[in-house]
Amino acid sequence: MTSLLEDASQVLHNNWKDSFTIPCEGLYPFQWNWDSGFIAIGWAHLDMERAKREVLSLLKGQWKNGFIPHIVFHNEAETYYPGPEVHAAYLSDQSPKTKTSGITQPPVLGFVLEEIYNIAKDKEDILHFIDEVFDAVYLNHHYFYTHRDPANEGLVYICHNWEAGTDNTPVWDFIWETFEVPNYELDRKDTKLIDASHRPTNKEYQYYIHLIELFKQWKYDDVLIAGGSPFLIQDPLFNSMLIASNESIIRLGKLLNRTEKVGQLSRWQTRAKERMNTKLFDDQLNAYVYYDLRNERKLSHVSSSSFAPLMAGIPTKEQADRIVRHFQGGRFSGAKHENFLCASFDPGSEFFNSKKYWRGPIWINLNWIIYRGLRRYGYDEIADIIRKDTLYLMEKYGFYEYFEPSKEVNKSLDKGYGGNNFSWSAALTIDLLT
Ligand code: 2M8
Repeated sequence: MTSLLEDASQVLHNNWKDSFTIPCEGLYPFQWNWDSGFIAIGWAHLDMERAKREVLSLLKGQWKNGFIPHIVFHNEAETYYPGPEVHAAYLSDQSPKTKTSGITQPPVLGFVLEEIYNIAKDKEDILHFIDEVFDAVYLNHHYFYTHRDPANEGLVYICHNWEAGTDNTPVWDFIWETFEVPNYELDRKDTKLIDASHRPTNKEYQYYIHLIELFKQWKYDDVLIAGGSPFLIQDPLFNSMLIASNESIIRLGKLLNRTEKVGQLSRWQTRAKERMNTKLFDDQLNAYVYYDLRNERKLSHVSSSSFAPLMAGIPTKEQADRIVRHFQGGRFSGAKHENFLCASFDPGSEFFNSKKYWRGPIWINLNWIIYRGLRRYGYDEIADIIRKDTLYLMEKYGFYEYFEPSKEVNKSLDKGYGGNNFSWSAALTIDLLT
């Protein structure tokens, strides 16, 4: 093992809590939905039994209607806000005994299962495991297409910025300016644990909490949320993850002879891919953008989420060629390739902030998603740059949560941003190295 691989493996071992892996000691002390998916890929390389446990633990939080929450509170911890009592998922008649939140995250589980299948040496054993969890994942996709697509158009909505995973991307600024919020008493812990200037502001947290308070009043009823939530977005990353997961469980379903379910998934899939291209591709920006269902308008901003459709095989070759220009002397690479790839928000925008969380820094899960997408379309050279940049940042700083995109600024830094010993940074490094 190289030492980077050993160090990455150590991070996962240290963050393992008996049956699941926390994203980061202190800062994120519970099981998170999409983190857990990326982490399971890392475990699959090291210890297949742990990869399976990770997935099973996440599914313990699944609701009766198929919904999978963004946090599962298996354990108690005092270092995170908002905890289970703020989310109060028990208000819904769909929630399980296990404590969970009542909002979700990008649905990566379907493609994670296929990744694990591809990594596994004992195919029979892993297929047996996938058989066990297949219906739960199918039910989750069924939930999305029957509860999160009120106009029945093939794209699903998210109702909270935490559902996007890209918590404070500048795109949400344009939603916050559409409504007022009361002044909630916040009990933030994150800003005491790491540099507060790298985290969202208190004003932003007022909006985050306000949405949760609304959903609680509505007992997390999807019809009431779709009818009243001021945040109702078709997000390119979220929909791409669902489409990539559909594709994977269609392939796995065929191996398992789940003919009827494969048929239904394929129908959702065809419509979803078409709609991504007719509704979310922006011809001027050469990228996928966001649609604000509540205010019926496109939010035309380019973030790293705008490139995620590559991984799900959504763009035509012509659209993909246009997307790639952002990395070849475009605003993400910089004209002279002065940026590491890939910033989380358009570096040429006035809203870009290279240090502040999802407003600019590089995130390893998005790099991995974009790397996979570029490989899928045969852009091997640019994919290699993303892979090299990712491994360079890990080697130089360690497994931080996010990183500075500017090569010049990086020269004077000795660490990354956010939490350290961050699980998905380690897990996906393992995958890129093996
Ligand atoms: C961040 O989000 C959580 C809320 O879910 C937070 O800031 O408290 C995001 O980066 C999210 O994408 C990630 O899953 C989570 C745990 O790593 O942290």
